[in-house]
Amino acid sequence: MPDCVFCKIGSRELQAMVVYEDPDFIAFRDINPMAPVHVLIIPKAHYDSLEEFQAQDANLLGRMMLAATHIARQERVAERGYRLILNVGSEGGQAVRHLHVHLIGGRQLQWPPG
Ligand code: DGP
Repeated sequence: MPDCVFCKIGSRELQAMVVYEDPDFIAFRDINPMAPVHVLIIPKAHYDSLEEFQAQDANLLGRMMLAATHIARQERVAERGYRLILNVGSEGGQAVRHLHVHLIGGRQLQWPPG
């Protein structure tokens, strides 16, 4: 998607603090971290949001969750616990229209979210 910031991070046209990459996904530190660990995991392929996913994308979604568990171990939050957040649409708090999962941890997180 031409003007998508996250597509440009995925293709390395824009810089980010990358913590993980494989052929389908890239993960990088959030520019505005909410916790000591705040990583965004994105598919390199552009999807506006989770609402664009179809049955044939189920495998991609599953592998994105597995990448998240790998990154949680790498960031040393797997044992203490962490949170995965997937904001969908404007009322869901999604500002960037390229599907992303937030991995947040490194401190005690509160519930419920706002
Ligand atoms: P959301 O509200 O779920 O769409 O979260 C988008 C997140 O993306 C937000 O926490 C800030 C982060 N973000 C936006 N632009 C950039 C960027 O250019 N680089 C990085 N590293 N993070 C960004």
